[in-house]
Amino acid sequence: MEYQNIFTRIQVHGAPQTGPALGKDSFPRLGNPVFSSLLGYFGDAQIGPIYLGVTGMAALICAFIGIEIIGLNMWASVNWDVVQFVRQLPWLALEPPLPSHGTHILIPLNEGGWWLLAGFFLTASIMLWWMRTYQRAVALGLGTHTAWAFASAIWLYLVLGFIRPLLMNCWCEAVPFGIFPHLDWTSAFSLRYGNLFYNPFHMLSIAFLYGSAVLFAMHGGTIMAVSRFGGEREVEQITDRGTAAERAALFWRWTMGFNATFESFHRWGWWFAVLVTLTGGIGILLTGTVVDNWYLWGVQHGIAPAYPAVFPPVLDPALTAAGGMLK
Ligand code: 07D
Ligand code: 07D
Repeated sequence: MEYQNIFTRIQVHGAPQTGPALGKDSFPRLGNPVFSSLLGYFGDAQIGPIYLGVTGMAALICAFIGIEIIGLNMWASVNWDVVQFVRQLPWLALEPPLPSHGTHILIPLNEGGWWLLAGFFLTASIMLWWMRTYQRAVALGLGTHTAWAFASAIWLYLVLGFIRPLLMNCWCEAVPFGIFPHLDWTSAFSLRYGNLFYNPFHMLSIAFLYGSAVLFAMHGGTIMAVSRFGGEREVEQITDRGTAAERAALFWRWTMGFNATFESFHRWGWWFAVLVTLTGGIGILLTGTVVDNWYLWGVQHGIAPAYPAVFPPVLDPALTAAGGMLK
């Protein structure tokens, strides 16, 4: 056995790994494994065999239908002009239903019906892929930590496109499909609800996002720094004495005054990543349902300055006739 990483010039590999035996009724593994030296620089050199299983296949089919609906609607919006479709792709959109349709589902296709259909298939695809992450983990005798972290991302996705629009009684509150259009939505959402920066759950989500970046950098940096002592072989590192793990711990005790353990560090990483979308989802759920204007909420709770009295009093735009029309 030889230690491998991105700087190693020679890649050594043994017989392809096919994984544990499958049950007799299970979906077959497809294809024979091949090795790619290029991939070997970035990760494991082996590609295949591919195992999709029932949930994997169903997820891909649903994703294909969803993306097909989005793509064809975008293409139709440029009069089926291929050049314009390619040129304008980042700006094209499939928008959610018109406000007049509320949360009805039997609505004309070109007034939001296509958006509902695409959303249904993409959501089905994501849920099926979640099931796959759960089932594959169980099949390997692993914990289901990855599936639950993915569930946190799905929570934010469902709040944005399903749960909050239902609570607001309108699909029109949901995010459009489209690259720049979904950014416009994000910006408009913040403006409409009085600046999302004053939403404490947006603050928490950002703190965990930034924290995730810091933890990831610390972790990646530490493991690469101790890889010359075999630091990436984590189980031996945790159980043996005088190892790379101990040097890594000492490094952090010296530079930061505190050190995580090899085990606890991964809990930090998992929780920070999970809390980005968990707190984010709570923040979006409260917006428009419980709090209409985060700036005025901030003023009320002493975290944002009120306008100086030289200006006329500020009315919550959501409570004015114009604000009502925006709904
Ligand atoms: C690197 C893993 C790979 C994943 C990738 C994304 C698609 C979409 C769809 C053509 C880190 C694959 C993309 C399948 C193609 C069509 C119709 C993950 C990695 C490479 N966003 N967002 C992007 C999604 C929301 C926001 C990029 C999805 C919210 C901002 C990409 C969702 C809000 C910015 C994208 C979603 C929001 C982006 C890069 C779902 C608030 C950017 C993503 C399902 C959270 C950035 C042009 C990336 C950009 C960007 C996808 C939701 C804000 C297109 C699938 C509604 C401010 N988003 N996003 O690398 O460059 O993620 O946009 O909820 O600046 Mg977004
Ligand atoms: C979207 C979870 C769903 C994704 C899933 C994945 C596929 C395809 C394909 C692998 C990302 C599905 C995957 C379909 C896979 C392949 C090939 C996670 C998603 C299920 N903000 N903001 C956040 C900052 C402002 C706004 C979070 C910073 C402005 C809105 C995050 C700034 C305005 C929302 C964050 C900033 C505004 C957010 C997202 C700075 C705009 C949200 C976390 C420095 C003018 C979302 C509570 C995340 C949220 C959100 C960061 C500014 C609007 C921490 C750093 C003030 C509307 N913002 N933001 O993980 O949760 O997203 O808010 O200015 O909805 Mg913000």
